[in-house]
Amino acid sequence: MTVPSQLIHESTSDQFTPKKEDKFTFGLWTIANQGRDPFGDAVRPALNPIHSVQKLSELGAYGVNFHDNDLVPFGASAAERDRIVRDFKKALDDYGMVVPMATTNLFYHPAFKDGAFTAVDPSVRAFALQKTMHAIDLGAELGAKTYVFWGGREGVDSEASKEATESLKRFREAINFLCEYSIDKGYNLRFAMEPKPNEPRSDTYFATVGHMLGFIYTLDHPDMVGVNPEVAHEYMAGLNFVHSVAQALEAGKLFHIDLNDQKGPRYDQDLRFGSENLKNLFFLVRLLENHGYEGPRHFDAHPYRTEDEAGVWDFALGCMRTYNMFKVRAKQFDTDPTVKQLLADIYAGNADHIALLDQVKKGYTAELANTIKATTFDPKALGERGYQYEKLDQLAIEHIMGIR
Ligand code: GLT
Ligand code: MN
Ligand code: MN
Repeated sequence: MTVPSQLIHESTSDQFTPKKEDKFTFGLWTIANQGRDPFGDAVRPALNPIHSVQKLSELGAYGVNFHDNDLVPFGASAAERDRIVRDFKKALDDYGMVVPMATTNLFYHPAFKDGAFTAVDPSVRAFALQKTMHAIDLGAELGAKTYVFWGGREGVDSEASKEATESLKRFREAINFLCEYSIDKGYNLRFAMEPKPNEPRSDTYFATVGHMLGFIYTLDHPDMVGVNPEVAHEYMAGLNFVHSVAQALEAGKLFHIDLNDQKGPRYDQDLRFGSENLKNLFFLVRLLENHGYEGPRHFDAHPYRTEDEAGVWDFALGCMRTYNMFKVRAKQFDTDPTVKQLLADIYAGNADHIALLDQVKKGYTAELANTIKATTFDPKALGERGYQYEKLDQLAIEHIMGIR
């Protein structure tokens, strides 16, 4: 027997049902993904952007994001562009949706097969600047506040093809130029750089959040540039996504986020958010919610290739509901008296040493250095201590599983 999709939707009007204030967004390219992969063709018809805006709004999403060519086909005339933009703006208005983020497709057209800002062909590099300026105009016209740069093909297949230091310089010159363009136009955009270690190139420049953060501080306008970390991309590099996001958050650089899921270090899977790594993503949502991340909760994922259109909406609803489930469970974990007491016990320590560290926080003095050098410690006792992390972690598991 088949369960009609509406049944799943209707039976799930509860505390996890997505609402506008949850700030959930989807890329137009995510739900419109037609299921093509290197071994098979499209399995679903292309979704019309206006229909997508309507459906996502009905499901409780807050907005949509797009690449220039998700909305306006490559090579469209100016008149065609203006008509598409007008109709799309009306749909956003009609369905109460916003466009918080926009980006450029610098990877699909064959012209970009060797990259865009780092391609060896100067005509490709100049064309990439032109395409991006038009796409920035489009994003700004539709109200975007964040502009994402995913350097899809910025990398190499053969290391012999490019001098890596030269590529990094070229990338920097392009971003510096585009920052000035945005400032010159008064767009008030923030740029969010999205790292990925490989795919479609065998090696991509700026492989991880850490690489990207390091690069940002070498730009002319580091304040207007942050990161757009993606769950799947950090997992592809075998990293702990919570730590990558924490570093960006702590540096004031988490300008946007791409939520999805991934089974370990393989090709980019872009799975439904929370469908695989329940524990790490529980801690991710806890981090975002407890540390004042105010940006959109953006899903950059796509439905299984097995799905028809009904499955696309099941997928979209699933991403949002799972985020809200993690949010509720994280709150329950943090307010559980047993967890609070356990953490208080674990964090308690020697009062004299706490006082010393409070002074370290205030900054170095020669006197403080001497005091620390003269302090007596008991390494044997420190080595014998038990931390009760088994108990603590099991409490986390019991909350994730809904037992507590
Ligand atoms: C593409 C890629 C994503 C990027 C998108 C923005 S496009 O789907 O796989 O990770 O975020 O360019
Ligand atoms: Mn992404
Ligand atoms: Mn991805």
